[in-house]
Formats: sequence, structure tokens, C-alpha cells
Amino acid sequence: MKGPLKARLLPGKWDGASRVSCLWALLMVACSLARADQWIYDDSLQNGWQDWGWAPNRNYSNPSPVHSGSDSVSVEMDNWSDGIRINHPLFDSSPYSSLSFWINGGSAGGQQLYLRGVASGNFQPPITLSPLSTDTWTQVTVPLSSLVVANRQDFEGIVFQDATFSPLPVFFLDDIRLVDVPEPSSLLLLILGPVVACRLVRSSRVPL
Ligand SMILES: [Ca+2]
Repeated sequence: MKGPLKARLLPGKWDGASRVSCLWALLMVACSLARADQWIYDDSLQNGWQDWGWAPNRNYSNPSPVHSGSDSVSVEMDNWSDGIRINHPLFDSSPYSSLSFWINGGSAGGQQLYLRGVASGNFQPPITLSPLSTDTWTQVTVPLSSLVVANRQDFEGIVFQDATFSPLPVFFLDDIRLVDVPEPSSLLLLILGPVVACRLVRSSRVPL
């Protein structure tokens, strides 16, 4: 067992394809290590995020439908001003570029929602989400700059709020996270990776 394994690991025995595969594996590991999204909700609230909502019918342990895992968040807006707020003690948002989540309009669909950032207790100007799709999960990614909470030391929350003056039927949220700003080293690897790989292929070619 040990003999063949050793032979494969000797540098001189590697062909071009092996070198490229190894290099790409290392690049992907390096990039994944550099990334550090912050989960807000997967099957429950994570990393110190808390339910500060005021819509009376909200459930953070909803079993169906889910985008992934075992639970999602279900929300029913019974009053025109209802909303859910997910909050965290004040923190620096500069490591993150955007907010990403999956949302599903349930059997009704068409709900219209505002999304707001919160900083130092103040609701920032809202953006209006596209009407929700019926019985379909849709991923939404919003730059923190659009929520006026990018690169702030006092970021603390997000709010989904009824954008109409009417009650809204139940909808669902899942897999909510802050997406990190890629490290410069990751960007460099992604740019230089293909160039280095091509040079390795060329250098490993044996003349016939
Ligand atoms: Ca889930």
C-alpha cells in the first residue's frame, strides 16, 4: 500500500494534469479559508442575532417549506405596519459587502416588502423588494451600501416590513447571511491562478 502512494507523491512522477489539479485544490482551499460569511439564520438565529420583530405571527422554527435544513422563518403581516427585525449588538460591518437571503411567497405570492438596515437604533431608508414568487424560493443579495449600513461601526439589524397598507399573507425566509468582502489575497489568487496553472502545464510537457 505504501509503495505506490509514495511513488505518486514524488515530484518527478507528476504529470501536468496532476500538478494543475493539485494547484487548483490549493487555490480553492486558500480562497475558502479567506472567506468568512456571517450566518444570521440557517435553521435558527446564529452568531448573536436576535428576534426583535413585532409582527405577531412570526415563527423562526417553521418546518415547511424550507430552503435548506430543517426550518425556515414564517411571517404573516396582519397589520399594515407589521414587520420583523433581526438584531445584533452594534458591530463593524466593514468585513461584509452584502446581505443574502432566500425568500418564498408561499401559496399566495405577490407580497411587497420593504427591506431596511438599522444602525444605532435608527431605521435607514428602505429598498423595495420585487413582489415575492408563489411557492418558489428566490435568492436576494443586497449590497450593504444600498441599506446605508456599509462600513459602519454601528450596524445592528435588518428589518422586513409590509410595503403596502394591507395585511400580507404568509411568506418564508431562510439562509440569511452577511457576505464577506473578499480578501485581496483571494482576489490575487483568483486572477493569477489560471496563469500559473497554464505555465505549469507548459513546463510539464515532455518533448516527443
Ligand atoms: Ca433552514
